[in-house]
Amino acid sequence: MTGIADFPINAKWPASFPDRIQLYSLPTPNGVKVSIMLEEIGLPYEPHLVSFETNDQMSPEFISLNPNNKIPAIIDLNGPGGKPLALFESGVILLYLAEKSGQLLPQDAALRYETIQWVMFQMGGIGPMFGQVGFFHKFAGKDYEDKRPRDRYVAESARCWVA
Ligand SMILES: N[C@@H](CCC(=O)N[C@@H](CS)C(=O)NCC(=O)O)C(=O)O
Repeated sequence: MTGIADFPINAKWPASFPDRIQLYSLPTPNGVKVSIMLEEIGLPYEPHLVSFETNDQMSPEFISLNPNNKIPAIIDLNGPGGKPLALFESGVILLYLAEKSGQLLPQDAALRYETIQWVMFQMGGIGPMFGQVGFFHKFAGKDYEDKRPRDRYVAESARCWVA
């Protein structure tokens, strides 16, 4: 892969500014993390809307970038060594952008690992637990008779808040 045209996702979401980081996303809790990061560090990017209403995340073009069919995902044509890099999973995208821009990730090893520790906590704790509360409280799961799954995720989310 050398140019944006080599990426099948470009057929559905063509890049107007391929020299910018290409962001494929939607303003959901995981999506906005990367948008906020890009705004914070000031790297130029081109956003592409992946609509859940039309199940864009299930399209072959999107799956070519993320086989797990979830936003956000990025392509940076000017990745490490000047080569294109495609990434999915918000946590690793945040780390990549922090390293690339030299911002928000300390050089000091102990502080760097402390920062990454909170990224991991967000990815493994906050994100999935709060997401499950949303499902069981607001979406399809709210009609389930058995409230034990909801209560379990509410309790775990409350515990995460304390941390
Ligand atoms: N661990 C992933 C989770 C991504 C995720 O769950 N994305 C949701 C939106 S917040 C999604 O794309 N859902 C679409 C689907 O499941 O079909 C990350 O942090 O990037």
